Amino acid sequence: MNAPPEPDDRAPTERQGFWKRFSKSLDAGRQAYVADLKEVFGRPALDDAFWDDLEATLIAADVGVPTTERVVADLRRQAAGAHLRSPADALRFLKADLATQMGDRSRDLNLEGAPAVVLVVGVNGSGKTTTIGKLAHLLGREGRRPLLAAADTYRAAAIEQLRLWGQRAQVDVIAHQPGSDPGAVAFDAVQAARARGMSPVIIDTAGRLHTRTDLMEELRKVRRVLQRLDPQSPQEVLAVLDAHVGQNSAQQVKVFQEAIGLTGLAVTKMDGSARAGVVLSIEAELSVPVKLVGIGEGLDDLNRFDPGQYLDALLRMEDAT
Ligand SMILES: Nc1nc2c(ncn2[C@@H]2O[C@H](COP(=O)(O)OP(=O)(O)OP(=O)(O)O)[C@@H](O)[C@H]2O)c(=O)[nH]1
Ligand SMILES: [Mg+2]
Repeated sequence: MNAPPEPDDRAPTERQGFWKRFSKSLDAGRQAYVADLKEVFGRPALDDAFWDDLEATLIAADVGVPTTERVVADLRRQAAGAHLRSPADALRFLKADLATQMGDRSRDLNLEGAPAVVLVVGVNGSGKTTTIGKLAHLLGREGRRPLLAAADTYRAAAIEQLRLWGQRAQVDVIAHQPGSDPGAVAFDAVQAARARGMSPVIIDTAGRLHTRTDLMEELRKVRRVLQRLDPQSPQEVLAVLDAHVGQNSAQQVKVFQEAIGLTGLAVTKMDGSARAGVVLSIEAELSVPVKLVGIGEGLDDLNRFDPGQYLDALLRMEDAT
């Protein structure tokens, strides 16, 4: 089970396939607003109704009020200066504007370490365990040798769920008995990875409401254990967010950010979410970049976040077929 998988030279094509599926899967949840956006940009004139409807549509997609107001004001200035003549021009300008907003963040996963450690946190049911399984598969295909750590020790079922993902992704899982100390699991996993030359260690943690300070302290304890083994660790602390939660997730992220510090976000369940714009609103509000995006429960349903592809899908600039 530990043999390094062959690096996958089909990755770029597969990745293209991912974004096509991404674009298609957004349709399920956002039909109402897609029709609006297509219809709005398809109109002949930049009149008052166009501006009002564009604003309402972006807000409905959870792009967020501040970002929507800013981009619509930018667009109106361009139109007043005669740089934009039609809704089609406005669409192109809007994409460029949003791409600039998203462009100045590093979204690479930091996997430098022997082993690197990726600590995965979030509220209950956001998709942590599923994301870890898919991430292990993604990294395995790139020729890395991930090791999973079952530090959600609250429920036996949580450990079994991670084991199942380990089997699917063909990676090993380090686990203790239910009820054991999450820090001890993390410690053992790092030691095992060192001994076996594996990296990264991806640590699953129990879902916790961001309002539970005692549980936040438990996460800090796991982090302290990791830092004792390697001061650079954890190289990544990823918060997993369910896209359906929409803008409220910004509040969750803030609390995790303050409690243990985050290096990135994974936004899951973008398939069927009406709130595809949530990536824009979260990033506008917080300093944490979205690094991963999930569109389903299958092994291949996770990818690194790509702002250009995301904006094309969001704004329907390319046919998804
Ligand atoms: N459609 C869809 N479902 C997802 C996605 N990611 C996770 N799920 C589903 O969401 C549910 C919760 O996922 P988990 O991975 O168990 O979430 P978790 O954060 O580990 O949950 P706890 O450990 O209980 O806090 C499961 O039914 C997953 O199959 C996704 O990208 N798309
Ligand atoms: Mg879980």
